[in-house]
Amino acid sequence: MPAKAVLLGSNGQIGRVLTRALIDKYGYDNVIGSDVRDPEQEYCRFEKVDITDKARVRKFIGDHDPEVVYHLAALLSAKGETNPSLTWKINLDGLLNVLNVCTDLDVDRVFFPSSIAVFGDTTPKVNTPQASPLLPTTVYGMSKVAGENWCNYYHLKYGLDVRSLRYPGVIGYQSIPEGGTTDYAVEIFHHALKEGHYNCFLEENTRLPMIYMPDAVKATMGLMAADPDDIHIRYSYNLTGMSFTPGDIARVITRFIPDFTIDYKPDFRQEIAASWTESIDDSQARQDWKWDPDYDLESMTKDMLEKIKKIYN
Ligand code: AKB
Repeated sequence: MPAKAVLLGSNGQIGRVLTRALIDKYGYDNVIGSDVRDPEQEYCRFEKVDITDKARVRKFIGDHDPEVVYHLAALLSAKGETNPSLTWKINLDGLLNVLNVCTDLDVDRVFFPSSIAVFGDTTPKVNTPQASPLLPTTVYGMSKVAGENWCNYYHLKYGLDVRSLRYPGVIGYQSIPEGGTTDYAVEIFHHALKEGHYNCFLEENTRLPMIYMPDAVKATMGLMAADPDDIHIRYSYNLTGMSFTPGDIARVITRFIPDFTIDYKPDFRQEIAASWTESIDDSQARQDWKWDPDYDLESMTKDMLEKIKKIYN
């Protein structure tokens, strides 16, 4: 189905890769990126948009009249803790601007990224169920819980076809994450290849759910292409690709780079990671729109090392 899609926050870790995947699917002219900063490289039609400026958001979406809006702009967990009120403004006011404008302009489908950061100390840590108690300890997590509820509300009250995923840590070679707690799982590859050593800011045994970027993009596009009747969760779907600790990933990297060494120097991000869950039950996504990841820890590590090696060469 040819469609026109716009992205808000297209310069972020997921945005850069999703934009290219959407261009492959819908064609260059039918995908327009936007962000508060200009992109480092020009690879798509692009406009500067500040998500907190509602009039600008309305003009951007109104001018392009897209079928689908991907709203990805947000501050992540670690950066969020350095400025809670700005995080709330960007993450929550930004989302409300998008939901509001998309309802007014009759946009067909809207995507909102939630996160495992919605989970907290009251959530079951292993195989976390879809319907779980949510009491996060970060402002980022709070903004995602509130955001999920607003999405559900807009669907119930105004019939907006808004869909969402609770992303685990996303690992990719195409872009560098910024300000997250799961960022170590990307940094480790770059340091392993450049220096043969990594100082990890989490403890060796901190287990977190993760997903490889090709799977994250596949899930996002799969969810957005699904028949509306198959979408039974309007707050946000649990999603996972794998689950590992810094120690696990270091051991797998050592199989490919035998001299690789790692030290553990936990900082404030350790507390954030410890408040999240270890593994996720995403059976509802598998059932509703046939979610099925392709990568596990071993195949992701092999592919990441091959791809990053090529970038450095
Ligand atoms: C973060 O670490 O803040 C993000 C996330 C899990 O949402 N990657």
